[in-house]
Amino acid sequence: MEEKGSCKVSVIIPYVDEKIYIDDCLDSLEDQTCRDFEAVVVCDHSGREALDRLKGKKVSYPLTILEIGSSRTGVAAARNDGLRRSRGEYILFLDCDDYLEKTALAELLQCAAGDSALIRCGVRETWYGRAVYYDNGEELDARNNESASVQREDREWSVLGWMIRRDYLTERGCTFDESYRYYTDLPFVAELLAGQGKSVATEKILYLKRRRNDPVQLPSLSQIPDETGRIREMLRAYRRMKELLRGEEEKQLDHGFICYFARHIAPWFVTAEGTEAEEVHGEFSECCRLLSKETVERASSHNRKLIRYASRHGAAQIAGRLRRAEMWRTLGRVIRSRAAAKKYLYRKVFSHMKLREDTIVFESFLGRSYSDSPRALFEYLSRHYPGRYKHIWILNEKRKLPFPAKCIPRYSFRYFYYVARAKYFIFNNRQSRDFVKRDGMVFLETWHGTPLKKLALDLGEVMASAPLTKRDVYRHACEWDYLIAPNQFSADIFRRCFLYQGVLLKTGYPRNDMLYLEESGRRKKVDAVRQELGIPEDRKVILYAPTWRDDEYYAPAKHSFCLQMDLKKMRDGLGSEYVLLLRTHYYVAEKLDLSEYSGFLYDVSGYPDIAELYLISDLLITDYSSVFFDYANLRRPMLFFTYDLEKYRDILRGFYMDMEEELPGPMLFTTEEIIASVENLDQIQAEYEEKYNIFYNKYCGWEDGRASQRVVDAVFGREQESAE
Ligand code: C2G
Repeated sequence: MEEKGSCKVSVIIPYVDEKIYIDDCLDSLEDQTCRDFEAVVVCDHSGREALDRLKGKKVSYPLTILEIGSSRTGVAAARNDGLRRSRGEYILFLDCDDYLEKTALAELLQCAAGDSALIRCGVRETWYGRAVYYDNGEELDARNNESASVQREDREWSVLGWMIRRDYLTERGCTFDESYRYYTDLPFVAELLAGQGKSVATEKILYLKRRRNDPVQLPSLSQIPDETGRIREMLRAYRRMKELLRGEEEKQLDHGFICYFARHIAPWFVTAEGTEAEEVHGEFSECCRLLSKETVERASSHNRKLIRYASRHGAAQIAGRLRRAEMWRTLGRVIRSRAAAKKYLYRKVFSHMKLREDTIVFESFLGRSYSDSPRALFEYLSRHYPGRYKHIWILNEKRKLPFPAKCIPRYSFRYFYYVARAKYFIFNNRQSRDFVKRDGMVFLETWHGTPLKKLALDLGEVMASAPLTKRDVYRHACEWDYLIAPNQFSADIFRRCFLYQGVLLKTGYPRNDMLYLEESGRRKKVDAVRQELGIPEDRKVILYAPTWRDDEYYAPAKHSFCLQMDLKKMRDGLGSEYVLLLRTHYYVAEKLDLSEYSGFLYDVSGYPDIAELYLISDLLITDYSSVFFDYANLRRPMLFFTYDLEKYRDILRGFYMDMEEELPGPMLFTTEEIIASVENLDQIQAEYEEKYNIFYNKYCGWEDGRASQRVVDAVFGREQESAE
């Protein structure tokens, strides 16, 4: 058996089966500049497959993989086993979803020179794994409002970012208390501090603590929905820590406790009931008796009043006081702000009025346009069931619609009135966060494209502006009654990526019905649109419709776009035969100055429905946008301008298909390649004919111009039946 102390540092890593994180964690050790360390991964009932995967991991440092005994579980047990089986002179605890900077061990050891027992470094929270973090993660983290780091009181007492001398631990007999599940670090750290060992610190960030973006499928301990369990543990930990700490540390503990009370315990009393509330209140009162008067005096005025009140009153009275305070706050907000007043009316008044059984609310792309499947369904219903339903369109622009409907802007007073009272909702993006789905309401989610880019819960990193988007999408998807799938490929993905349980309508896309218009109808439409846009009769049309980039944004759903196509070269090369329509994604807020190219370039980003642009174009250029699945219905040529393929595929999103294998057109990387391809379209079409056929059958096979009818029959037919 090897001697304790036969390597400098033991890195102890508890692990259940967080396979998407562990590689970053172990690779960050591989990259350490200090080589005198070992890693001990302690598996907590991880299962055979996870163990085999870990054992197969190739690393150049000593890596031990342990399993904890069958009757024990949890981080504390795993760390204790790691402590027993490791041999380093120093110990560092690393969570399996976190990682270290390359120089972390070397710098901590350098800091430790002399007789220091506790060595600490800076810890930074990030939403991202190593690849993104070292690309532009710091900037993204800084921009993310959700990581505008609420200082968590328990973080102060975390063991993460500490390196501890082993003999100090042994002398004090410090181990983790295995009866804790959430706050196992707190009493452990208090034990360490109580020993008065020499402590040194570097401010430098050497430990990266990863925040988890999927609380639905892979929650961290703090994301597990068990606030009661966490609060009770915190109350217990506080009492234990009070026994151990003195002086400055005790004051810090009391301060942290008061903040924790204001942020977690007080709001919990508002929702808690019965004996549980009384029990927790009893434990809380005990803690209050231990609080030093001096720290209470020094707390913020709000926290001081609150904790004084809470320590003298029962659970129900605390809840009552907090409810009254919230009511006054809401009233203040309602008086000061129109937006708050509308939401208040929505919740307290409109949502209690009777549902209007005959009213349908339509929304496309968050109220930005009259378009897409909601438009197709509206027109179908208006044509085939005139007068049967009252139609409300959520539209931010003023527009005359071809059939009777009330148009109301998003978030207006009338908007809140109708979304509270209409029975039916048809939308193609997610419903607004402010929606509360009432009993009896029916939500038809049409969605807005066959997914090429990874979606929702299938995403790895979330690079968009809302890092908890997986949680939000899941909450929304639970409310959908119907979801349309354009093909089997999408049906399979939608079930999984939204964890969708409702009715899946395997009907094809209503928005694509327009692409199957009979010849004369289509001709009429094409002439009208060309005329509206002012496109000369002798010019053919190229439609360039790229998608958005998750990491390029000013604010949520307000993205920037950097045009990589060289417009001058395009005009010089193709201008005598073609015009170019530029259609940016609806998330792109960037207003590009394109006046220099007028006559050749048409900015159609504000044109309502892209399907009409498909109809007038002879050729589509796109990148990773789902537009090509729809355009393929026309069987016209397509080119893919994928200048940032690697970044988009490997960092931003990831794809559901092998593009090289399946795309019905070439992937191009420069403007010169685009021009050459347009000049040789016949050859390209011949080259891609077979792939195009396979693609068409797989993704467009359900489309025949009658999807709207199938959807309306399924949703409104069924609703009528169940009402009878
Ligand atoms: N769209 C458009 N103009 C563009 C790009 C997209 O009008 N330049 C419209 C098309 O109707 C397209 C839809 O927006 O089908 C979705 O656009 P995507 O580029 O595919 O991106 P996204 O909004 O992220 O949706 O399952 C589909 C995915 O959710 C992708």
